Amino acid sequence: MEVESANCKVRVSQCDDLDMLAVERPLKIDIEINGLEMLVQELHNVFSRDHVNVQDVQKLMAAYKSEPKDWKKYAKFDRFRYTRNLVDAGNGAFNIMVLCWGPGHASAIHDHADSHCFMKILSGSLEEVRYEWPNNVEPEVLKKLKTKNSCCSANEIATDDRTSDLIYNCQNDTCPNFRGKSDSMEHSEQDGDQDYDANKMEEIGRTALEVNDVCYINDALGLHRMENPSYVDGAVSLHLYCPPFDSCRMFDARTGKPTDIKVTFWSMYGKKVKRVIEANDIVDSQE
Ligand code: 2CO
Ligand code: FE2
Repeated sequence: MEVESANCKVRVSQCDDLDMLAVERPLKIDIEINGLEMLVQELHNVFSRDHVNVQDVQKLMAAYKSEPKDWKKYAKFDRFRYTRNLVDAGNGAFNIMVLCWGPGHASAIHDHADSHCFMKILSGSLEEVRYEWPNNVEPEVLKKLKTKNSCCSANEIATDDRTSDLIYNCQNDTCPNFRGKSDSMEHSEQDGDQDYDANKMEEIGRTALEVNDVCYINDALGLHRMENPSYVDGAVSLHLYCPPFDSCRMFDARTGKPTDIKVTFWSMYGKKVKRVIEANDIVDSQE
């Protein structure tokens, strides 16, 4: 199984062949989607099955060509931060939302709560910056990799160059995935209570995304931060998460320290939500 045939109806860590989740291939689009409503309808059809390929969802998202008339009722901007606007709750299997990024707005570095994240640019452009997981913060998917074999399943991963970005630094010095003793492990052995490794987070990739581009991330592929690089124009993007999640972790770029945060909606089905908690979004306040 490869990433395109990974079942995105289950959490990333529950996929059968975790070591293949880092493979990305170009897509051939052979479907026609006329309008956002049709896209949502097709997604409902696809997600009514038990097994949903990552690649099928990417294809559907790519086949829809952005038309502002389809999504403008969801495109509600805020002056200070990017907004998350729910379009459809996907019968509980997925949710799809429009995110609105004012000039210069950015998210903090964050994970995706063991879910699959698909993203398409509807207007403007966004830059995605990917990061390695901090040494001693483990996503579910890497915990799973560690327990899969007696050591860390590194034998399979280390022999496959395509997956090198997600490789776990196994602390067993006889394992092919041993990449040196991690500071965090040394600290935790010595100090006992050090719960994160205070190191600047390591950038592993940068992608400029333009209108109609689609991208995909899961926790096995790393963490990311999104930014609208324009000083003048807003940007709008369409995001699909499966399974849906209402909290995730954001990370301090300077130390890698994780913080649990709730993710909230600015509007639902085109109607503004009354906000209770204001200080809780994945907004970048670090730069
Ligand atoms: N994951 C972020 C959010 O849902 C947006 S960045 O693109 O995945 O708020
Ligand atoms: Fe994200």
